[in-house]
Amino acid sequence: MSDSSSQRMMIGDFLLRRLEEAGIRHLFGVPGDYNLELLQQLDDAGRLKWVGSCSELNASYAADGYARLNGMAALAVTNAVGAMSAINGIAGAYAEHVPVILIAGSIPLRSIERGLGMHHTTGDGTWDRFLGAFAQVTAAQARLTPSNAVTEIDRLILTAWREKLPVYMELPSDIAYLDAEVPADPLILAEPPSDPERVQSCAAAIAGRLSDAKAPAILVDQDVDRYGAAADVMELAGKMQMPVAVTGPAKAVIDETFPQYAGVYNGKGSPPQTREAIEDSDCLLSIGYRPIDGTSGDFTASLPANTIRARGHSVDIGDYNYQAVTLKEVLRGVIDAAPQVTNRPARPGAATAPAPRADGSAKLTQAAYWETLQGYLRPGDVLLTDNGTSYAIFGFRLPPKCTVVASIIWGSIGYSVGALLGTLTAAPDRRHLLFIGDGSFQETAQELSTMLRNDCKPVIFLINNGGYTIERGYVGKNAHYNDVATWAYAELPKVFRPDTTARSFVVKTVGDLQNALSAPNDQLIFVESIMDPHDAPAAIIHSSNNGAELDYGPRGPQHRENIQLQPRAAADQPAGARA
Ligand SMILES: Cc1ncc(C[n+]2csc(CCOP(=O)(O)OP(=O)(O)O)c2C)c(N)n1
Ligand SMILES: [Mg+2]
Repeated sequence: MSDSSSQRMMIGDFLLRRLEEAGIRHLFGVPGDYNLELLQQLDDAGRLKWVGSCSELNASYAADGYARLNGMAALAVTNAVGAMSAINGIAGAYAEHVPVILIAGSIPLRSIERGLGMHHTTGDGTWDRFLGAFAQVTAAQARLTPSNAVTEIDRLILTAWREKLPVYMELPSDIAYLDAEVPADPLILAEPPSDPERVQSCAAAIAGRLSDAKAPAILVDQDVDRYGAAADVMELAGKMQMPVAVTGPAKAVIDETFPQYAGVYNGKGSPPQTREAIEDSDCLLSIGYRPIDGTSGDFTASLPANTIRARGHSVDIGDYNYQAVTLKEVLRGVIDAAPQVTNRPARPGAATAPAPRADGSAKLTQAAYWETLQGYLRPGDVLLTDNGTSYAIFGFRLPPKCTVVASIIWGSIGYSVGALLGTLTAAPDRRHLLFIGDGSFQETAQELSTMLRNDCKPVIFLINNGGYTIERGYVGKNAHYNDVATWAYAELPKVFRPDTTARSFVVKTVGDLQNALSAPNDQLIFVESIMDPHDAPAAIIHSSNNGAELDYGPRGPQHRENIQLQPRAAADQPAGARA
């Protein structure tokens, strides 16, 4: 029976239509016999653009990067072999609160009903292992059937969007071409409305506490970005003239040129004025804060007793817990109820160290590298980084409208190369800069070929220091296990696309680096910088040294003579960088 509000459509077409209605314009992934029928539907309908990757792991990272800029992403993989390759990236999206829809083209329902053993299974007549695996790292999972597909597709997409978490969808290969009766209306991405009384009392309580305080402040974590609330936070901070600090995962969520911006808070790893603004506040509004070693200065963070804890869908104020409230509605209510403050004395801004004058012919050091790259940044840049000494980008003073994409909580090396494909696809008109080490790059390097194939034009800054320098600060300062093979990195664009017009540079001095930076951004630029394996920003090596204590305890190997890279006393620190 069809009425005016429904229509007949094939299940695969309906899925693609819903993805498009959710704002997704590209589908990442790798084909396989269990998803080719969906890819053919995509091709026939011309709804989404297919972005094929070299591996499902890279596709999962690409989807994560895309979702961070676009709000949501999807990837399609094949049963089990594809899905289990992607699970690292999906778990990362879960940890980092990124809404990604994983569509696993799965064995036909016919094979399950008849007990037929199929390839890409464990061959033992079990069907639910992968649903079970993904139940651990997604907010919702479903195996679509002709009878549940229409409701399950909407439930999964809406759950991903509302919770800002990944979801897992099995599309059995024999149902994509079956007709279903589907809603004619488009999918509306909307939060369930707050309970009006709860949101009003909650906003009044927050506004009251903040206006009674002498030194109110705000601490922003990455959910402020995920829930699209950065502009509201800045409006509130501006109205009440109170400082706003961010955690590392929220770097650049608050414009760093905003007058109330107070820096990156990380416990004792923070600049002094940032730490003071947060820890000496007599009423802190903390939004989404999730302390881990890397965001709490190795557990030295200490938030004031009077801390209001707001999250995407709930708020804690003293003894009260507010449910049925959404972050944006709460912030809107606080902005309306808060008094306009005009006379709060400004806090001193972060001191900016004068840039050292670099000798152009001297061998390139990490200190000179980061100082020189600081000058390369432009408003609106998208900066990506991986684990390693490239964490130094957290010490950059960013121009307006920049975005930082990193994975501090999950921290899977190689993430940033796949994520770069995703950010380039989501925002092709912005300039994208990747800062990465050789060890991280070797994990996912082949995705560079997809960027070249798709005519993307990022700038890739790769540090070639022969291995895992950040790990040498834990243990194994000179150990072979911290070495990687020597690659001719700058030649890879040519290998991956023989007719490439990419500009490649091998940099050994500051002069070489400056020359590379003067290249126009009309092509992909690959800058391989050769640096000493024992050269690293002091703050990053400190962090590794602390990490070794936390990881191995007092009986660990890190106490042996000369087994751990330690910071040189020299002033080779980037501004405030912290791993
Ligand atoms: C998937 C995964 N494997 C291993 C690690 C452990 N790990 C963290 S950083 C790192 C080394 C990074 O080396 P590189 O990218 O060369 O950076 P560098 O410190 O040398 O600049 C390793 C192996 C990880 N985080 N993720
Ligand atoms: Mg390295």
